[in-house]
Amino acid sequence: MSSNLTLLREDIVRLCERVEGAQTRAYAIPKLTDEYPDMTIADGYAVQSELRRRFIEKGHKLVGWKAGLTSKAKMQQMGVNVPSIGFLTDRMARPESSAISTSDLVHPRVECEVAFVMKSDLQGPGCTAQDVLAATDYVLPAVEIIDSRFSGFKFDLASVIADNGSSARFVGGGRARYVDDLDLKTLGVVMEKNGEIVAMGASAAVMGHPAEAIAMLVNILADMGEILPAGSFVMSGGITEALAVKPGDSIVARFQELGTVSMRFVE
Ligand code: 0L1
Ligand code: MG
Repeated sequence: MSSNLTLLREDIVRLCERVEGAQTRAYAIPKLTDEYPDMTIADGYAVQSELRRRFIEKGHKLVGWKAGLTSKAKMQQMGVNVPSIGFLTDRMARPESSAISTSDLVHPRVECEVAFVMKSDLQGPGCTAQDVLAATDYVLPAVEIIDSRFSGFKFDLASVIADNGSSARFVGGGRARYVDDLDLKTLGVVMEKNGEIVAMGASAAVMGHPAEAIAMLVNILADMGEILPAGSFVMSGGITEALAVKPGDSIVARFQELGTVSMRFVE
């Protein structure tokens, strides 16, 4: 991945500080390519890696990863043509049924995802969906609360990757299940907001099968010289479209075979 780097180390650090400020103090910033129009995907991952390094240095614990932009609908909605990955830390996790504050978020939106918990390390390149299924301990339903820090959702792939794929909060819940007991390709999901159905989908929306998205993530990690360690919590990407939430909203995500995940949003 380093072969396509165009940014100097000092630019990477500068952009990382800009993204970190926007994330930790919840304000919107212009997309990074306004200032660095030649920024590549590799540059985006270099900024993201620096962000991860700084968070870990401050005591945040890496708990896993997320695949993003994994459905055709989402790619079209966002005007990008390849998926992305981002890291997840303990500070982003919220308990099931909890009240989630929006005052420390910019543009919160929710999406329903299948999360995988790994029982063995996975290493690319060449990781396949079969490898992922063999290395999975169990799956569980999750809701990701994404929060693009870019003004008016105007961004490109390099900027989103630098912003850690819009990662902000996540909630796991429902029932943990073994992959052998499920058809992971055809799981239906219904999302309710304030008691009304607002989105629905089937898990095949995620690259044909959610395990394909995890394999893609492992292969991107390999490009960065990293592996997916056993014990990781990994979200495979939105099955439903991302829906904006505000204080007062309550969300219930109902997953076929996996149970429900719920939360409410407060100031
Ligand atoms: O989780 C994701 O699909 C990443 C979305 C990145 C863009 C956005 O903020 O919608
Ligand atoms: Mg997502």
